[in-house]
Amino acid sequence: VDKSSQRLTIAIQKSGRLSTESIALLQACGFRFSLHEARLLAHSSNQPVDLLRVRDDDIPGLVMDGVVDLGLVGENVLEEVRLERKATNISYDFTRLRALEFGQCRLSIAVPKEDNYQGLADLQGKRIATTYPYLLQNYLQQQGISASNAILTGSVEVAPRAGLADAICDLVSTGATLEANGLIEKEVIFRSQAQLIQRPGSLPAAKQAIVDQLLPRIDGVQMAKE
Ligand code: PRT
Ligand code: ZN
Repeated sequence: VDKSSQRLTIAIQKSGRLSTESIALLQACGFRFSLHEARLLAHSSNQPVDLLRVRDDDIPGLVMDGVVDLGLVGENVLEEVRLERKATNISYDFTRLRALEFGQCRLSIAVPKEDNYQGLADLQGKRIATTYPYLLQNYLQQQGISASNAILTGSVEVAPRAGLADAICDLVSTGATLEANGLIEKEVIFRSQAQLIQRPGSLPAAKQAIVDQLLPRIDGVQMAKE
């Protein structure tokens, strides 16, 4: 990415739960894109705007490091990366521009349904499988619980049955995945939806003008959906 470019660069998830709605929102705001499956970068044909299509986990860092101008990402990933960078002394500044009305989910602690769970104190000294170690430990610390993490990048819901952990901390939307794995949701630790974020520092005037045009359009699109 050429940082001196006057084209506004927006990072979105390449393929996953946020991709379709991210592109649909930008298109509804008037940006035209032709997306080629294999390409990392997609140029708008009617605006000086480029889309960078990456893993969602990379979006907060790209924004915080000023590599891209804007990003659309789940608040769960954003907050996890912010806590991780804070703990490891890496800059974690960004500006939140809008909460977007898609990608809703919650990060919850769940336990096997045969457990006689009475409350958080039952997790003291236990091992909890998660993909979100910073959000989990941040929450447990606030609640005065000390538990260890089993960090997995996928299939968190099978960890208790596999004997890898006593409980899990994972994203939930309908609850079907927990149900299918014999788990019950006990504590909601974080509620999330997609967010539009901007890199720290001021943007060159030409880019700022596009952002100034984009925000009221997003508000209009979101209002029309209500
Ligand atoms: O490849 P990449 O790293 O970009 O994608 P990913 O696999 O990490 O992410 P992806 O596409 O699964 O999710 C992207 C974002 O969508 C998440 O960071 C959340 O902000 C949001 N989101 C909303 C969800 C869910 N709902 C969701 N239900 N992300 C994941 N899930 C998973 C959850 O992990 C569990 O496995 O769906 C399962 C639970 O769903 P229910 O409906 O059975 O409860
Ligand atoms: Zn991811």
